[in-house]
Formats: sequence, structure tokens, C-alpha cells
Amino acid sequence: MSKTEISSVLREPRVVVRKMLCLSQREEPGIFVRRSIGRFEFSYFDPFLVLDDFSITTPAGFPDHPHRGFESVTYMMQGNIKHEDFTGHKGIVREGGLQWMTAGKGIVHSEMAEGQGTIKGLQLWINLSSKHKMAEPSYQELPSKDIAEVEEDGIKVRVIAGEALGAKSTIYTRTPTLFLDFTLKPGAHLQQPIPSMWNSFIYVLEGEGVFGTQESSPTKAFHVLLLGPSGDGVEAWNQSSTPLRFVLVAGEPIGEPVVQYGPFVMNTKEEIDQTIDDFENCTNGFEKAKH
Ligand code: FJE
Ligand code: FE
Repeated sequence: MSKTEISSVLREPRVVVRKMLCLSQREEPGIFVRRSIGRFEFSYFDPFLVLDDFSITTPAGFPDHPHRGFESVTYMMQGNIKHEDFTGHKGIVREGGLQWMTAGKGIVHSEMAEGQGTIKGLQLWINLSSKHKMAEPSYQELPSKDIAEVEEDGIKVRVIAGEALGAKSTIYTRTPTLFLDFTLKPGAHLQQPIPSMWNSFIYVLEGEGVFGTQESSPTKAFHVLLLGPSGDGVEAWNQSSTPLRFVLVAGEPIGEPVVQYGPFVMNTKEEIDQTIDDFENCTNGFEKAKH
């Protein structure tokens, strides 16, 4: 592609409307989390509930806990995480791999660091619309080798959900979602389309990048950038001398009321009360939590 064609990919690039540094907080012994979406002053970015950049030093993790009403996506960056749920579904999400869990009406599971040392990953919570909240729970799991990856013009992308640089993910998203892991070499320039009206944000993992307009000041690792609602995509530049890695996440807003009680995410207070009852009494999807 010639330079002029590249610069014509987007008609109206989105601008950065908010930038926040995500500090590392100790959750439990051995567990550190940088929370971007889902922190108290930024509790919901429709349809996204939480993005956690977590680091767990063995032996540690999240012992048995429930979920209802949303999807939880775990993407491993370093080391492996071991999971097991109340139906006996278990396995290991290995480095570079992905678990896309639709909690639906209910899952109780544990997520624990595997092996020795420190593991790192991202966990994204995506809300489900009222018609999917009580769906049967299900999993989509992709080992690293099955995640679509493309490299061109100094840009590498791993397509976790959606489509980029002509590569498509096989993940089915009940809430339409784009989730891309980009690495830009020094000098690289990206233009990535984002469907109109979708909410979108960037979380910088490594290095520093320029986002939105080329005149913006560079953004360093561990910052989250919220992009404005209008525009057909985002532009990013690596004007530094080291690699730039970031994730771009975008999703179609659901536009429904959200009532959250920890790992239960419903539309009304009554549905949350019902969920707490269901969990305590092991009913309505939590039957297998008896054991
Ligand atoms: C939690 C409810 C939860 N971020 N990042 C309440 F479900 C959780 C929880 C997680 C989690 C797990 C992993 Cl592997 C990675 C995460 C929240 O399990 F921490 C609280 N407080
Ligand atoms: Fe969980």
C-alpha cells in the first residue's frame, strides 16, 4: 500500500477524551491489580464493567467465587492460570492464550496461578444484555497458537475478538466486541477502524505511544485512554525508540440499567436480591454450588 492509501483508511479519527494512570493495588497477599475500567470513579463504560491488569505470585489466586450476568475474558501475558468450575470444567489458560467465559445464569469457579513465580494477564468483564444474562454458561478457549496474528508495516496484532489488518477472531461475542493486542515497532503508524457508536478505550502495556492526533503528548505504560464516541477509528504512532504494546477494546453499548453487586451484574435491585437468594440456596443455575 502507498502512503496516500494508508492515510485514507479513516475519514474521522477518534480523539482521546480522558487519560488515567492505573496504579498497582494489592488485593490479597501475592495479588496485585491495576484496574482501569471498573474503579470507583469510573465504574462502567457500557458494555465494559472491568479491565484488570493482574499479577499473581504463586501460590495465590482467586479461590471459589460466583459470577452471573456478564462475560469474563482472561488473556494471559506471562505464565499460566489454572481454573476449575462447579460443573467440573477445568483447564489451564497458558501464556498468550485466552478464555472467554460467558457466566450467564451462573458459574462458580476458582482461578489460581500455576507453576512457580509471577503470572500476568488481563481480565475484561463485558456486560450481557437482559436477553443473555440468564443464558446457559459456556466457554470459548483459544491457546496462543490459535489466536489470529498478523504482522505488517511494523505493526503486529493479535486478534482476540473482532477483526484487524484482515485477520478475524473465531470468538463469538454475544455483546459485539473488538479486542486487539497491538505491538508497534519504532516509527510505525496504525489506523484501526472502530464501528461507529461503539465505546472504545486503549490500555498501554509497554513503551509509549501517541494516540488520537499526532500532536498529542505521548502516553506511557499503565495508562487507560478513553476515546470519544464519534469517529470511524483510531490512529496510533510509535515515535519512540522502543516497542509500543497496547490493547484496543471497543464494544456496542447495551443501554440498559446496570445494578452490580460484586460479581453479580443484573438490571434491577430485585434481580440482584434474587441472585443472592439463588446463590445462597443453590437454585436457578447455582445448583452445583452445593459441593
Ligand atoms: C474479585 C469478584 C471477583 N479481577 N482478575 C470480586 F470475581 C473477583 C475476581 C477477579 C479476578 C480474577 C482474575 Cl484471575 C483476574 C480479576 C477480579 O475473581 F477479585 C473480587 N474482588
Ligand atoms: Fe472469576
